[in-house]
Amino acid sequence: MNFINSFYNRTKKFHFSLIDPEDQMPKEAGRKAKLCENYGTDAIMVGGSTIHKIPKQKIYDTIDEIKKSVKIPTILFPNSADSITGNLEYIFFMSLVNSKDDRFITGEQEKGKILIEKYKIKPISMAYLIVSTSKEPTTVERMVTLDKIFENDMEKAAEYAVRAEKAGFKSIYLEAGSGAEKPVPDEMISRVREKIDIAIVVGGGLRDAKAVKAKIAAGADAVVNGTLIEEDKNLNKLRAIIRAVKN
Ligand code: 1GP
Repeated sequence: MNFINSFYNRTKKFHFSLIDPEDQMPKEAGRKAKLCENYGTDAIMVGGSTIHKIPKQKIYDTIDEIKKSVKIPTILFPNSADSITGNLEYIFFMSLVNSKDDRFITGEQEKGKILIEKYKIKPISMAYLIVSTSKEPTTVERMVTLDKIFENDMEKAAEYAVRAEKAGFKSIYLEAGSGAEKPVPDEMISRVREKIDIAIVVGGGLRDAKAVKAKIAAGADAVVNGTLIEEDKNLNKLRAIIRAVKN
């Protein structure tokens, strides 16, 4: 089964490694991606909330280096249509469903669709839901106006998830934001899991194997690590996390 169908059909638990092209030179991004692949991650996500601030050539070169270094899929995790490059194979084609700004619900998708067709990029359908768990707003929270979902708003999160599934999205990403003080709570993941059958991705503020095991037990199908890959040179923590996802 190909990657997208295996993800949509929830055939196994996935680990995704997020690399921000802003944080290192392309060759170093390729080296890190290879290490993540060796440790068993299932895909490399490329993106960041401020990716639009760096030259497009650097995004292109980073994707090129990663694709040369690994066999697993490289997926753009876009913050807007501006980060789409011609050398991509996959993109999380996302709609920020609790945005108050149409630009992030349908506007960027409208622009992105043209480029996806032009470059024959494979879209992965995804509803993106930002959960506000931190006292200090995360970067993504500072950049968009949200219909806020706080960490104890279990029912509100579940309602958004049900609407997303009914609207035809094939996955949902419960996002606490990069470097969040706390990840999305286990109880919220369980509540969402009870209500929907589509794949659930959880990311933001996941720092150790214990927390990740709890997210998987609560019903997550995939977890994302970003900050840890930036901070931990040898990626020992990441290795333990990936083991926890797979066992
Ligand atoms: C951010 O969910 C991802 O979009 C990853 O978050 O950087 O906290 O791992 P971290």
